[in-house]
Amino acid sequence: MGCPVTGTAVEGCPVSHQAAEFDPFGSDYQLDPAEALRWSRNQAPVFYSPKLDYWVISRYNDIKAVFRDNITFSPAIALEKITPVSQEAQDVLRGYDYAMNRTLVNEDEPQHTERRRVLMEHFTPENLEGHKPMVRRLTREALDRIIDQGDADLVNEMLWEIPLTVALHFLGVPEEDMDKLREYSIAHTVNTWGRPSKDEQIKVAHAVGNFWQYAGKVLEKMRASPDGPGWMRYAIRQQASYPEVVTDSYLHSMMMAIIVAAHETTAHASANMFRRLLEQRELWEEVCRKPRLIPNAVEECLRHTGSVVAWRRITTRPATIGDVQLPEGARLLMVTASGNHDERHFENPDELDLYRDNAVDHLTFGYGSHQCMGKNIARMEMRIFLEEFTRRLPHMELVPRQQFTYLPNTSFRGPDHLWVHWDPASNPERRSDQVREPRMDFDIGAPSVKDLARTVRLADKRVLAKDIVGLSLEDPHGRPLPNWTPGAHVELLLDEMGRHYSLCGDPEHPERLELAVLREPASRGGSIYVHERLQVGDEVGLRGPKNHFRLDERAEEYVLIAGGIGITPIIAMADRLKRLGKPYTLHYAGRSRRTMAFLDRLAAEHGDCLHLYPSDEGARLQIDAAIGEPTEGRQIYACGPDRLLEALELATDGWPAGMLHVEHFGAAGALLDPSKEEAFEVVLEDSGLTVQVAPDQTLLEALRAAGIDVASDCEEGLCGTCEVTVTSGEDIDHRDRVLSREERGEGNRMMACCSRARGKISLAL
Ligand code: FMN
Repeated sequence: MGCPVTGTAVEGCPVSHQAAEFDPFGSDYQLDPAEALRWSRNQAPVFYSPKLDYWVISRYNDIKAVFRDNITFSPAIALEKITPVSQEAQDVLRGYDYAMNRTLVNEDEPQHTERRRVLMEHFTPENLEGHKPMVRRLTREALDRIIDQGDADLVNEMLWEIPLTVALHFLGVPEEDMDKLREYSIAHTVNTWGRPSKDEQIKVAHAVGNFWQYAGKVLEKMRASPDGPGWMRYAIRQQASYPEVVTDSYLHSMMMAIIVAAHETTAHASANMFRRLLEQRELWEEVCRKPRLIPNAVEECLRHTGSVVAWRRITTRPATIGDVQLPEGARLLMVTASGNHDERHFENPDELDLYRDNAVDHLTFGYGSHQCMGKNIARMEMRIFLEEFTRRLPHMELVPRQQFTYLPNTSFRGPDHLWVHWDPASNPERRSDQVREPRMDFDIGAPSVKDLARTVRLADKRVLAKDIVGLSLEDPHGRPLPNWTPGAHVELLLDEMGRHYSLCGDPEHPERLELAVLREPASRGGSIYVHERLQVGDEVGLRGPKNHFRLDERAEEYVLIAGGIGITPIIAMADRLKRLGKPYTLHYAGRSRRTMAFLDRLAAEHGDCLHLYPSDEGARLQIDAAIGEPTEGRQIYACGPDRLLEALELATDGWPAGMLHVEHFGAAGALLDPSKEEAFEVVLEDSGLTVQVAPDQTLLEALRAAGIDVASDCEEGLCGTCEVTVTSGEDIDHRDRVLSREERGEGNRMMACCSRARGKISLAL
């Protein structure tokens, strides 16, 4: 196998030792794919693996960029056998007339979008709502069977059976032959993503061949009664109207592919979820106590330990990912599990955080036009499993010291068995029959971050400067609070008002979070509440931390600029740079020393690098002098009033992109005023939908109503989380504080939470 970069033998290839050693069938990857690629995320996010003859992609943004562009990065190889099939096995398959064709998952445009449009209807939230009672019933019945037993292998007892039954029901396939179907799907997985030996290949080929024939027979039966229920019959009916789009071979292949896609992934994801939550008992107990956390707990488990850990694409033309150039025909293994643990996108990525408010960004369902169509069925099942188990078996535990085994393959991951035990005498329903009744129902779709506040207690409150108080927050049970990085902020829920505050303490002491809050003269209520009503001992809700103002630690030197209360994220950055031994200067402007927080701490810790500009002393920050010339390796981080940040934007106009980073604390003009707004129309190109945005609706709300998951955070145009790509339409009314003037001028993106359009626009969604 030659090197794709130089065309020489692999020894002469610029492939690092680690890249050369990378083996997705090796124990490291099989044990923990995200951990096995940590080195790659840090050093070589796109590398060529000679053992696999694939390019491996490990960072979140790169994977998302590939998913986004399915023309350059074709899905054609998504189901290609990763281990070449022996001639003998191919002969066996031929004996079964095996002719698996392209399906939604691996077909190119324009067929893919045409078919998706024609077949999508059954996946709408209203339709899925109709499947809920069945999932509930199946879960209750499975629990009834085991509840007095005291132990169970959850995988064997229910986690395979229920998703398979649900999948069959959704498809309209009779619920017979379930064991056979399970065996067939495992064979399909091994066949596609595994490394079977020669003998295994033959066995697998027989099972796959049988599966193919079985799918064909069921399809024939359905054709005899096409008016019956289920998605397959719907597809058969659609065939009559769109014979070119929904072909015979297509239906046959879909039948087989969907049975696997719909149940194996959910079975594994559910097993991973129970394992992770039970391993960290405090998390399990938190979910038992607060069932409204369930949708996000499911999402976070899908992120942390998802069931689909890698997916494939092939380049249709030369392409660049990061700074790596790929030739046409390069095969890509995107390790989504690694992207899901990328600290550039997820704060404390290795921690399972039930309160993570961007868990929904995970890549386990893929992204873009090929995103998993069944994602909301999987979510629904997993939520109901968790709701039933945390209510009826809150005392369930993992059987200790069990060895988890996995089917060796690159892409699908979940334990073969999951043994749990409990004392049936302590089953809550033995004391009260009410426990058998569901406590909660969950809407279909992505979880809402609005349910995610953890409770913290105010441990200390003190005056830091005129009109500024310092707050120390701690967990009421003494547990550590989540880790954070400089630039991060949290959201406090103050009497139902959500307000963001930057973290300004020491990230190495996660038992306390430190904030500094300015009493705003024109307060909408939040800062007044902090100053006048919040007292030591009070408990408040807290969301986050989140970081949209992240310090790039690789720069050579830094200029930090703070105006007024904008010192809060900047001081945490200065502390970090000092610790790293990086050169920096800190410029801090304010009205007077009395109003400037942290002066003593700054003088003690950063004296040599500190420049103070109290304006009542006549000191003025000269921006040009502070930022100097655009030198390579220099980064500027600034936070403060709008006029300061605008002046900085102006002063750095024409500088190389990416040198200036700013954070705004306020979003003048971003909020919706229905009396002044106009409706507009949005075409969603990848989904084939057209959405109307009413005057009293944000674009984000309209997208969500159409079943499109778009992550969001501040919903005030400050954070950039809800950015969407604009493909056509000129008249965008930008109202965010994230995009620079140049970026607005490019006209190719907008923030869905606040920005609008004055005419029709198209989005890549
Ligand atoms: N205000 C502060 O007083 N201190 C902070 O550290 C702080 N950090 C913020 C971080 C972000 C990301 C954002 C968006 C805002 C921040 N704010 C901060 C502003 C507050 O969220 C809030 O707007 C301010 O307290 C005024 O609220 P009020 O009008 O309800 O009184």
